[in-house]
Formats: sequence, structure tokens, C-alpha cells
Amino acid sequence: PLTLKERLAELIPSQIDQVVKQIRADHGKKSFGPVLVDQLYGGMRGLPALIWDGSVLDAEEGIRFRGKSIPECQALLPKAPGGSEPLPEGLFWLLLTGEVPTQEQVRALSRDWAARAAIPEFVEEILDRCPPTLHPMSQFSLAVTALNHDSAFARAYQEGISKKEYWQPTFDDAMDLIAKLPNIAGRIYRNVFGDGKVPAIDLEKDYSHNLAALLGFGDNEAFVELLRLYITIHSDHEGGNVSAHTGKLVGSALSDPFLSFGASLNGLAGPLHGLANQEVLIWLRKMQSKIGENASDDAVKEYVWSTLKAGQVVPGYGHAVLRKTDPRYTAQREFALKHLPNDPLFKLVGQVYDIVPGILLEAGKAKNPWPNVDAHSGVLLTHYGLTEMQFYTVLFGVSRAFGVAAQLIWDRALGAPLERPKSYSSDAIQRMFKDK
Ligand code: NMX
Ligand code: MLT
Repeated sequence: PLTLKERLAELIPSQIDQVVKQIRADHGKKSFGPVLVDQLYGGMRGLPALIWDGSVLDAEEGIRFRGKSIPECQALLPKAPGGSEPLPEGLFWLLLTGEVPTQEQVRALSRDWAARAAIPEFVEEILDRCPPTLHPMSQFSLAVTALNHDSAFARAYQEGISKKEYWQPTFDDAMDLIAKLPNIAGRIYRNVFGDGKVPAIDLEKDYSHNLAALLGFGDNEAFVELLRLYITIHSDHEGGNVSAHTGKLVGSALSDPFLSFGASLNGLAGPLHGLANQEVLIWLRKMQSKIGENASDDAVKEYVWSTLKAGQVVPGYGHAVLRKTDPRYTAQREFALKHLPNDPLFKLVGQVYDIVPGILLEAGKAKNPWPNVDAHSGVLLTHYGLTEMQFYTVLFGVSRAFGVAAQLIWDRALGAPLERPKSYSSDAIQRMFKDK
């Protein structure tokens, strides 16, 4: 069977000629609608501004990866022997090609990534020298940026590679990037929270199994299954979210995938984006210490109100696009109902789910009162003993590499130009609309 790179090489010419050129010829001068001044001040909500092929987000229904919902991916993508969650290797193949791979193709990808997993000694040293007080996300971003040392794209560019060939070293870098993340994440985890000793990658195991083993949970098959689901659902969320858009933007300057994804991670590390998974656990723990475990609904309500009254957000709730419960939340809730229905923290997460939307609606500000992906992930990790919440966003970052890497490859294949939108000063806007 074809490798992923061979299959891509087949798909790229028709995507350029029959899809992109055709769309631009047929519809290139058509408008998507007006741009409102409010959108310039309002974080560009709803502004159609980017091409992103891996996934599209619907406000009501949630994410679809190449047209497939999360339950469809769970049903269709190859699984590990004896497993029931999709292998993220298959999801990456789907994101890149729009096709569901065979078991054999996924197996080859697991082997390829395991073979590429080692990180340079100097990157290990950078991580070993970080103080344990440096946030794991900052360490993660440092290490990913440093991988640029061996970038195939950066080297090929210096050697004068033709534009038509850009996608090939980008593909190689993207594969290296994804493959090396477990070793980086494992080293950070072990340095900050353990004895600093990182076990070796097993060349015969799948990506999630190796990641779990590097974190010290390789013997727990339920945790490995959780990681397979976790990586799959966190991989991509169309192109406008902060981490995805940042990676695409930086990549548009022909910065290599390591530099581009390092930038993505710095965005993911913000509390309104990926860091919210850490914030949710901190918030739940604070709630427990204040009102006790098994608290009444009234006590939980009061705690939620006190968060709002203190001028803070309820972490894990609300979304810039979604207007219903995030299907990634639902997928995790179903996993919990299957594997840990009686976990006390899971019960608290369920109690919060019953209470917070009503309060956010009553408070009347948030456009979406429903939970997002981050409201649920921490409780699952905690259940299996991964209790260090400062590490949670690193796992989100490992997953998000899949979506960003896939789009970087396509951007270079399609010759995506430098991103450079127009900005205006408030003064210019006032002058523009004077007397209108
Ligand atoms: N708790 C309290 N207030 C909220 C919340 C919330 N969960 N969500 C929105 N609001 C407020 C928001 O701060 C804003 O207030 P103000 O007018 O004073 O600036 C107002 O409601 C309108 O905001 P929206 O238009 O509903 O939300 P926006 O699109 O600006 O922001 C989020 C989206 C996700 C940043 C926002 O809902 C939020 O801060 N949620 C909590 C943090 C979180 O869970 N982030 C993770 C998102 C998913 N991810 O992984 O990235
Ligand atoms: C994401 O997964 O990137 C978040 O849900 C944020 C977003 O889509 O804006």
C-alpha cells in the first residue's frame, strides 16, 4: 500500500487544479458578506478569513474532521487490537487526505513515528536545565522551537529549493514534529513531577501507548485508550482558534513547522484557550476546599456566582463559535460514564454541568452558556492518577500538533501566500465614516 507521503503526492495536483484554481475561477470575485466595524474591535468573530481543510466547526453541531463527526470518527477510524477508541494515527491520515486509512497504513504510521521519536541531546539538556517552576507549556514551547535546529524545510530553503517542492520537507518536518512530542512531553513531566528518568520508546507500540508509557502510565490500558480519544478530539478545531491560526500565520512567513507550532503553543498556553483545562481543575479543587466534597446544589450555585461577581470567567464554559454543548465534552462524558461512572470528581463535573449554564444565562453576558472541551478533560486524567494540572495543556498541545501540521503541509503544497491583512487606527475609522 501507499505511504501517506506517496498518497499526498497523488492528491496535491488535483487539489490545486480541480479544486483551488476552479473555486477561484468560478467564485473568486464573490463576496461572503460585509465586514462590520464591530468585527474589527470584536476579535474578528465570524469574519471569513482563512482556508482550513482539515476540519470545519458548526456553531450548533460542533466539529467535523473532513466532514466526519466525532462519533463517526470513533466508528470508522482504525483501532488498536482490543481497543475501542480511534487511533490518532488514523485521524492524522484523515486530516491530510480526507480518506479513512487501512489498519495496515495506520500501523505503518505508528512505526514511522516511533522511529522518528528521539530528540536531540541539546534539546534534552535545555529541558533538564529548566527550573521546575517554569510552566510546562513554556518548557514545551522552548523545546519545540529548538527542534528548528534540524528542520528539513529550513535547510532546503537555504539550499534554494523550488516553491513547487516546499510541501515535501514540510511533510518531513511535520512528521518529525508529531513524532518527537511524546519524548518532549514525557521529559517535561518526569523532570517537573518525577525523578527525571524517561523510558525508551517502544518501536512496536502505537503513538498513544508510547506517550502514556513515557508519562508512566503505559501499563494502564484504560488510560492509553483515553489518550487515543483525547488526542483525536483535541487535534483540530478549524482554523480560526488562536493556536491553529497562529501556526498558520507564522508558517506563512515560511518559518518551518517547528517555529510555527512553537508559536501555536504560546497561544494555547493562554487561560482563555488551552490553559483553561488547567484552570478548570484548579477552580474545581478550590470549590471543594471552600464548600467541601458532596456539596449541595445551592452551595455550588453560590460558588459559581462568587466567581462571576469577582469579575472572573467560569473556566471550561462558553465558546467563541459554539452555541451548544461541545461534542468533545460529550465524547469525554461518555468515556467517563463507561469507565469511571462513580468517580466523585466526575460527579462534581456533572453537577456543575447542571448548574452553570442556567447561571450564565441569568447573568446574561456569555453568548454560549454551555461547556467546552476543557470542562471535562482534567477529571479524566485525574482519575487515572495524572493529577498535576499544570501539565494538562501540554497534552492539548501534543494533540493540536496534528491539525496544525496537516494544514501547514497543505499550505505549502497550495502555495499559500504570506498572511498580511489590513489594519486601521480608530482615528482612520472615525475619518472614514465622518458625516456618513
Ligand atoms: N464565564 C464568565 N463570563 C463569560 C464566560 C464564562 N465562561 N464566557 C463568556 N463570558 C463573558 C465574556 O468574558 C464577555 O464579557 P465582557 O463583555 O465583560 O468582556 C461576555 O461574556 C461575552 O463573551 P462571548 O462573546 O460569549 O465570548 P467570547 O467569544 O468573547 O470568548 C471564551 C469565548 C471561550 C474566551 C469565553 O467564553 C471564556 O472566557 N470562557 C472561559 C474560558 C474557557 O473555557 N476557555 C476555553 C475555550 C476552549 N479552548 O480550549 O480554547
Ligand atoms: C479549540 O479547540 O481551539 C477551542 O475550542 C477554541 C476555539 O475553537 O476557538
